[in-house]
Amino acid sequence: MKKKLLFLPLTLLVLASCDFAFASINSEEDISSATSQLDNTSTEGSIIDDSTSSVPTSDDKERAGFSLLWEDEFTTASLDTNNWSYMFGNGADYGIVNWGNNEAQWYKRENATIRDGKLVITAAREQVGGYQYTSARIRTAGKISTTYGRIEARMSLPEVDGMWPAFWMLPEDNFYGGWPYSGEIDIMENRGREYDITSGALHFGAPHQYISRNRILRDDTISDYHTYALEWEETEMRWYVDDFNFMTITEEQWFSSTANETDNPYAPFDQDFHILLNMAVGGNFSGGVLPPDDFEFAEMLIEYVRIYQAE
Ligand SMILES: [Ca+2]
Repeated sequence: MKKKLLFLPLTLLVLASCDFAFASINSEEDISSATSQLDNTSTEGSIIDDSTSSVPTSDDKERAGFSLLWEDEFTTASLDTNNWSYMFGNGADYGIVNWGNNEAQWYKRENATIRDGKLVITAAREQVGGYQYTSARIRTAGKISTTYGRIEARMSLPEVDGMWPAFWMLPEDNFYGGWPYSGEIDIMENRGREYDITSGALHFGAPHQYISRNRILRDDTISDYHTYALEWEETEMRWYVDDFNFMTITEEQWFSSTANETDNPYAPFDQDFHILLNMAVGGNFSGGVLPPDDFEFAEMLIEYVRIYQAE
């Protein structure tokens, strides 16, 4: 199993394989339809429940079978630009007007702040650039990236119509071609009007396909802190909310089928991916639903982001 983390002065690199003992069949699987902003083929991932794991607290960094490779606890005075870069505007500067999803916000630096040891991404009613809302989108591209490992964040999401918070990953180099051929990994997405549902998804192709699944929160809602995680191996990816494994996708289910694939069964998810955090307003994912008339602002609170490497 290849593992690497680029651009980091780390001494923690451990190269080893890991073996998970997932035994029991999930007894409370969440049956819900696959959803996406794109009208393309989709299927649901299989479910395995690791019933032996426990819900981590924000102070508990120990993860069985993993060693911590990188983290941002958001304890700096402002966003640490050694880790993150801001993205700006309506996407036009990146060749994707309205970010490819009919999103209704203009991204600004000022909407990503640090407060009380948390990253705060604020979507607000504010007219900029011809848009009625502002928000923030940050990424670790060119700074922090990984192939494989456990990528997790502990977050509280706003219960507000029209919000689309996301914790996700895109490829560093588009080795297999532009989106979606080099893949996209959505660790957590939510519609702010659905207080008890988050989802994970995997995008790939050509032609474009995706697999997604919802996780229904049982005891509380999205505004409560939950730990959202991806465990990514060469042959399998597992999505978690508070250590509940609600979706598993194996390499037989994903593919690239582009020039550089050369019959590689692990393509496109055998390359470095970086992390993105953002909160869109409106957009296709939520059916274009916009915030209510009395909307002023909403906050996505991120306690930490961590990358672990399998031992
Ligand atoms: Ca923190």
